[in-house]
Amino acid sequence: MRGNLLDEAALRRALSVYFIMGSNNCRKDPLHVLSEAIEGGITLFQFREKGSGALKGKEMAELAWNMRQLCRRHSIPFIVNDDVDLALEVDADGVHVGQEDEAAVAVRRRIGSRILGVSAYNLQEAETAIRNGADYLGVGPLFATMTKEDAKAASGLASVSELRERGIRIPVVGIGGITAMNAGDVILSGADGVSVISAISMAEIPVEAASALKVAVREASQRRTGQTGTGR
Ligand code: 3NM
Repeated sequence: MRGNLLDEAALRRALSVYFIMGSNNCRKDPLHVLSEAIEGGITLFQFREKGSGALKGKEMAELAWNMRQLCRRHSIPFIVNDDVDLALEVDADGVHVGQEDEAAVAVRRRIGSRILGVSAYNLQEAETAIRNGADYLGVGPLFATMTKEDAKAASGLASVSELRERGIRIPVVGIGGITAMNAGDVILSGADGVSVISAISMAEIPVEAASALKVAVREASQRRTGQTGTGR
């Protein structure tokens, strides 16, 4: 076990409905959107203040702190995207880094036993991330996304199933263009969870969007357990 709060089974469960957001991803007050998402049943939150219009400095740190407190009150693990200093400052539960961010091995050294997530696009990136201490992988973009400015081409569901077929066993979440309509397929392809930005952050009613994702993930997980009998 490496995550400070969670053993691997608990981490898999915590990753199931994984909401990511920054202030520039929503039309309403981000704290309000987060609180609706929590009410709808998200299981983990990542603060990702990136891209055009993102807050900086004190304003960014203040929003992170308020979101961290909100998550703590509801026992929702709080992860910071690509900012180890901020993660340590707000006592986050973990850090998520992409391939272009601070190297995973250096992040692991700085965050100790907090949760470390790493984005991986292919088997080689996945294997390197695991060697460097990743607790879970974010694999995507599975579907077309408008949210990440420099997103790669959509890889489709095969990218998750191929990683599983090639022996990647650590927790995996799919990312990119995931909605309640395709979330079940992401789980059936071998992911432990779905990570989404716009499906919740831009929803008319975020509480309903989060809850629809939760239902889709739960139903697919039950189907998969029935199919394989592994209980995963
Ligand atoms: N990372 P939405 S795709 C933050 O492929 C992020 O690593 C990606 O936003 C990757 O759920 C992405 O709105 C954006 O499509 C996900």
